Amino acid sequence: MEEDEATLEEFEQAGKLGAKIREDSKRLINIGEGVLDIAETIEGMIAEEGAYPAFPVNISINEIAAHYTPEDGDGSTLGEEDVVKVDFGVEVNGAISDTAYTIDLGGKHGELVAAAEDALAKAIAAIRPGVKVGEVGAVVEETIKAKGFRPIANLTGHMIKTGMLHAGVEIPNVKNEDPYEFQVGDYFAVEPFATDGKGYVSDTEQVEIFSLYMPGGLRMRQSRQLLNHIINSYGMLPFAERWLLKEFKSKLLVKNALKEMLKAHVLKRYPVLKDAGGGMVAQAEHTIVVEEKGARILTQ
Ligand SMILES: [Co+2]
Repeated sequence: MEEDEATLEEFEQAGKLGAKIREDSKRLINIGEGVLDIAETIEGMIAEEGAYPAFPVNISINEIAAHYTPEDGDGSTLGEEDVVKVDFGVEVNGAISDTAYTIDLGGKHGELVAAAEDALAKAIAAIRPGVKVGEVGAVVEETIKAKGFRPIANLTGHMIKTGMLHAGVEIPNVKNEDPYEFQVGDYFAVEPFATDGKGYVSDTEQVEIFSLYMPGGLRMRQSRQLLNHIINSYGMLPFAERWLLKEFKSKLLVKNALKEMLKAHVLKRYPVLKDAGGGMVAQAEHTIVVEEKGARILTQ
């Protein structure tokens, strides 16, 4: 875990890298492209910059809203009609940026994508010191509804702190009564989600992403080995099962150790989330810092 707080300069650097990789990665999003290839290429782009992925690259397609990262050996490819959300994070000395975009490969969901992007722009414009997070949620909700879609009520933007991707405070996609007021120096990932479906997500059976919850007693030597690796390599940040497989080679070892760690509540799981009505989902995301005059986008 990080002892010292990352500096504004480090957050700016993480933001700049996130922006660059976001733009560079868009050329990978083509019909027929392998989803695992895309994720590994983006994670490689982050490493090439001397930074770390703050979480596994999420490539969530169509009704899948979040938390899908390809599994080891994943053979799936992008289809002609796919609505593809790419969401990734860059970590520099504990400073984290988080950014996402949506590409509509079939060209039929442009308005949905625009609704998420417009909600992002308006949400960022609404953020100032003293404004409540729930008021920004209201802006997101109104913007998306005005375009005839639904905001996803149980997904949120989130405060970022050094070494912590989700630092407690949330920016909802709908109006709520959360009294938290933005303060100068806060970092937030702002990420509206729009859908033509139900407007809330439910868990699927699939889980590819985990993070450390509470280190505790583990009986199996392999589990303790894996736990040490997780603490040393990822700290509290989310990681993918495929990353562990790369490190430990043995599928059985990783599966059994993960099983024990989940049972002992050492790990938190992030199930793949989909719109409950099977609607299409679009997302747009930037990381911002709150300044006297308002939010400044770090990922641009
Ligand atoms: Co994100």
